[in-house]
Amino acid sequence: MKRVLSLILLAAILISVTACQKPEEDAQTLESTAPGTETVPPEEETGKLPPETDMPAETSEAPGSADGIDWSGIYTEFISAEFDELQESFLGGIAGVAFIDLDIDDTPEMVMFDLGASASMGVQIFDIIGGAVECISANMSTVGDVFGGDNFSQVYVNCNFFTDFRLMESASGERFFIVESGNGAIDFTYKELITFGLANNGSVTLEQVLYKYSEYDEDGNETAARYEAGRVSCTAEEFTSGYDAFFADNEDLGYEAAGRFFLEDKAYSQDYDGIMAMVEDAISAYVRID
Ligand SMILES: [Ca+2]
Repeated sequence: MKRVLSLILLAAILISVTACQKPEEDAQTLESTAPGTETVPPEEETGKLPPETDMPAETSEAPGSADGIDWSGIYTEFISAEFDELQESFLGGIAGVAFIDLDIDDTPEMVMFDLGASASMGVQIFDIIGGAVECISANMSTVGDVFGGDNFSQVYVNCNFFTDFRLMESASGERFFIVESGNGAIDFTYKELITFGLANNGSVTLEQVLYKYSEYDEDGNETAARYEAGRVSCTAEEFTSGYDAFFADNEDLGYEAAGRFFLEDKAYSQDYDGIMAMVEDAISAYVRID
């Protein structure tokens, strides 16, 4: 009798597992037919890895198709395929998305703000390396752990707006992006000047130029501070003169990076459809650097 019951139980479990799988398959079909992803089936469906280099442009309308890499298709497919893991690793949610060509190689990086509650917002930066999307820098270690690879940087960004990423030009005519990163709480603040560059393998790089860390007592008085220039300890005077010299030597070109925040333009939901709509709008908002 016990054995019969066990068999019935096993059959019931199998039926419920099969029943559970069905909606998931349907959901996957839905995801794989999301805008911009229809011609690249998810890896698990075909068992084949996507082509590693020179992915052909899929449609003539997609932004980025003109320069050879269908970056909008690659990022959209990545978010679609990895949506559950992205949502899980971002914990509180994805607050905003922008596409900014931080290393000026004509393929924008994907910049994602998290919903963490602090003085400024955490930034996650993704790049396309060898045709695949990889996390390069992450304020949230959960995102770096899941999506970071060989090119993952220990430098991470906290800021508030996409326009905090500034396109600069040096006296010798070299153009590069910077961000003034920082965060704080009641008892500390930090401020960091970061420059972006391009590695030989095409990955965006982050370099800490200047750094200041301050501690405060209950009355808000600074009780301790330490300074670094190029990761080497320096004095407050050297920090200030280095900061002034940087902005005297390099000119802000006035480029305004554009993206979408989930509550700014319209209330994008934090589910699949909402995030995909925010990403699509951020792709449309991308401003190519001349
Ligand atoms: Ca780039």
